[in-house]
Amino acid sequence: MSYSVKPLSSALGAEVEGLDLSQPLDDATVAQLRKSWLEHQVLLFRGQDVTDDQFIRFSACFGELHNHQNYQEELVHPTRKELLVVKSHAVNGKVIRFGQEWHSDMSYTTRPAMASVLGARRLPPVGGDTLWSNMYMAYDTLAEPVKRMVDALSAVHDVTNGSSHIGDRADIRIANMKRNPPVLQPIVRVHPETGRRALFVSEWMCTRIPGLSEIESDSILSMLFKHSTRSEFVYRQKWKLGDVLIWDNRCTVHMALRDYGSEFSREMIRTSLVGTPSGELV
Ligand SMILES: O=C(O)CCC(=O)C(=O)O
Repeated sequence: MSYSVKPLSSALGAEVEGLDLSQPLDDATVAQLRKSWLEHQVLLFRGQDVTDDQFIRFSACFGELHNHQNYQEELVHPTRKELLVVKSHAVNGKVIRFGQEWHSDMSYTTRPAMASVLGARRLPPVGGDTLWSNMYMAYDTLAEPVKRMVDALSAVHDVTNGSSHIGDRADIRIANMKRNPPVLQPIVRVHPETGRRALFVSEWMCTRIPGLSEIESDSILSMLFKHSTRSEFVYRQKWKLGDVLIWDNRCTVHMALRDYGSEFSREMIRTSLVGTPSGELV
């Protein structure tokens, strides 16, 4: 199967043209796509008219699919547990737009997601873009003494952290914590396939660096959050209906912009691919 790959930004991301994802892909094409994906971290396929089953089949070309047992029930597809339906939902009277702060999927578990695939099903007339940041670049551009310092540190990842959880009712917070107790992750992760070092921190998930004073921990984390999402490391995806996009959670963080009115709905479907073990329960 022949196709072309065109970079989408100088930091990361590429568009693949010439493949129809409603059709099965042969092994040689999957192997070639994986190489392109490892190189560009994010691959976009525009104009795809795929059913849920075809979306799942395409996702499975990249690895084992997660069944989202640790996710809030409202987000999981009623009959296909491999699918999340990502849309605004009300929790405790508050409208939540899923993924509205920087994160890497499931970094708050000891099996962080290797990859995720997102498909655009309903979009607001304007806004609703998603940003991805290149965490290899973020690591590589740190000064050598800072690299040595963060190489030796770990941070606590807690899914109940972050602005979307401010004001959560205690029972909701406790249930969320029970499903996903906080996990200690290395701040720098070696990518199991490319061998490259990438920062593995995010504003949504990271709460503290154990063993450091509060001021040391807060200062280092906020420096890393700010540095790792500098505009020159970022690709901004302006969604069109029919877009399908796969990203590598081991070397990127992402964030969905909540820049559209609450009168508009936005609906995406997502699969998550199981990653290798990382981190330990706190
Ligand atoms: O809706 C989006 O654009 C991204 C959602 C998200 O952050 C996620 O699926 O992890």
